Amino acid sequence: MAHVDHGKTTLVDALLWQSGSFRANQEVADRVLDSMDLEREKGITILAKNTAVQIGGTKVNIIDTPGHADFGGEVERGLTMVDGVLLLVDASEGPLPQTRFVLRKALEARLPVVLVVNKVDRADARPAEVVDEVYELFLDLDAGEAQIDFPIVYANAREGWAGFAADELAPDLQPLVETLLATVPAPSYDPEHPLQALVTNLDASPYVGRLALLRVRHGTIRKGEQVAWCRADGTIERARVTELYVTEALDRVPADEAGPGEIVALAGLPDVTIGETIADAADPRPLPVRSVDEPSLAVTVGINTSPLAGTEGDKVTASGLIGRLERELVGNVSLRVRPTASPDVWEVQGRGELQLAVLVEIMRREGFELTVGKPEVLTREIDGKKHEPVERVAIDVPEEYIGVVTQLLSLRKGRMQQMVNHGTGWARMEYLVPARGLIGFRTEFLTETRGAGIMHHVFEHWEPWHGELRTRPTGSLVADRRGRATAFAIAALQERGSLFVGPREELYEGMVVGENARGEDLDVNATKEKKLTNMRSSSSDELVRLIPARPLSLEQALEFIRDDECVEVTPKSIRLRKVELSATKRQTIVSRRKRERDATPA
Ligand SMILES: Nc1nc2c(ncn2[C@@H]2O[C@H](COP(=O)(O)OP(=O)(O)OP(=O)(O)O)[C@@H](O)[C@H]2O)c(=O)[nH]1
Ligand SMILES: [Mg+2]
Repeated sequence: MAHVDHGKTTLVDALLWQSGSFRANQEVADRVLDSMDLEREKGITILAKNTAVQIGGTKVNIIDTPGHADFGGEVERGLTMVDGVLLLVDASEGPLPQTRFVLRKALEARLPVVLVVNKVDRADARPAEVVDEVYELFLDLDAGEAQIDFPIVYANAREGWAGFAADELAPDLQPLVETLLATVPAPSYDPEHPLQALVTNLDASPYVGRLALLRVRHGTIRKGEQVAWCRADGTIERARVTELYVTEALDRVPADEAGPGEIVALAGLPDVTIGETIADAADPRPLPVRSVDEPSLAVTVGINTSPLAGTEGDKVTASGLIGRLERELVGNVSLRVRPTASPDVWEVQGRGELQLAVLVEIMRREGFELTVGKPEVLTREIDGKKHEPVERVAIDVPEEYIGVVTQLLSLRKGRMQQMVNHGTGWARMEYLVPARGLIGFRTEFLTETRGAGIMHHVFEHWEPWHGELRTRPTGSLVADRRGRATAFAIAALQERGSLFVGPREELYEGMVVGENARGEDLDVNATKEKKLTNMRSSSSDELVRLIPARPLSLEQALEFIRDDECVEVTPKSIRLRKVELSATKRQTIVSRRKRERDATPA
């Protein structure tokens, strides 16, 4: 476990190679466990995955978890399957918000920790300081004395080297492996206890259907045997284990039986869900269902209602949409789906913008057309008072940007917790900021720091509602009619702001075609043709300098939109639009709001 990009999946590669899981000449991709298309494209882990290596006579099951905060639910679930954790920390970046989040969870679960200071080969590595920062983090999280007494290993995961001093690495991972075997105990179990295994994940196989992934706590599970299936609703059914697999490196291999500590996949339970227990048929004892952190962010997801609906995707119905969302819920414990007042729209709740954007991205690749609303934070009543989620934010910027970042975050009600200057020209600042204030912040932050700043955030706790917050300071340029954008019109509009669309793109009334440099929205005609004259077009016409359009990615679009806007997502396009497309109706809404405001006595 670690913060994003600190090298977990790379370390697993090295462990797989060094344990002889591959043939010497075998072609194996880097970060082989990151097997999903989106994982490879984004270069991050999204789903936790398990693998296993044989070290001497010991089988070690390994779970590689994602480091991005939005996928924290995967980490929490992974923790229910392990007997110890490797905490990876980048030797230059040090502990970051997600390091804190995952360590807190591991300490709560009372799991032994081995600290791996990774990437010691970096030119800017500062391993001694980073170790001190980790000690501080343990103290800060109220770790017990025994917990603070963790072993430390230094590593270069990319080369597959490890050692007990940062400048003395062995040419293999032996020092790490030794420490791991000495620190993490073998699975403990009661030999008298009947079979008990918790379903922690799901998968599907084209041959045998749904697979339940589970860790065996006590007893032995056998292929072909009758078991008790303790369901989430409290009922107990009988089922037969039709197939049983254990993991070896990247493969699932059939097994006849598996004992305590094993992580197995089994078939035979058609609609099993996460959190259910597989137990002894004669003496079923369900395990308690562990809860994971609640979602803190929501978006609405509905069918595509734009004038271009149905032209680019083949999955456009409400029943198809809800069916797909429900299927997602089965395997993803940190998501929730709720109905809304509209029968074609649902609210999807999750941990963060990236998690929700990844779901939408996967659906669009499957052929769905969707309308996605502005991300909103979820609030909660605590002691009769409205509370909102607050995030811990770590920001790294070149010193000259300290001022502007401080300003930006104070507008968003951020409170500085700490500022450290490593003396390298860069500063690290830590803030607590209402999650609401972070929606749309990344774009502004990157613009203001000329792309140099780095920021990470993770849920910290709930705080009483902080009152009104400033959002995006600019308005939108909104198309006032259907048609294709023309170079002529765009050349004129680019003086007003920056455009998301280029010539020949199809537009409709109410579609957001660009960002207005001024605060209010502006209806524009982006389809205007140059008036034809008798003269042949002079060459100067063709030389109009068009600034290339700035199409927004899905995540950027979700960050950008305001309350009265939403995003149209199809397999081919991402379009920003007004919720209310008709310019006349939008005008009426604006004037009614204004009248109401004027009518309220100050
Ligand atoms: N210099 C250096 N780079 C490393 C080392 N280990 C990993 N990297 C690089 O760091 C980047 C991130 O590595 P990953 O293994 O994907 O990191 P991760 O922790 O699995 O990331 P997430 O799963 O997305 O949280 C890759 O470009 C690796 O090549 C190392 O020891 N030294
Ligand atoms: Mg990874």
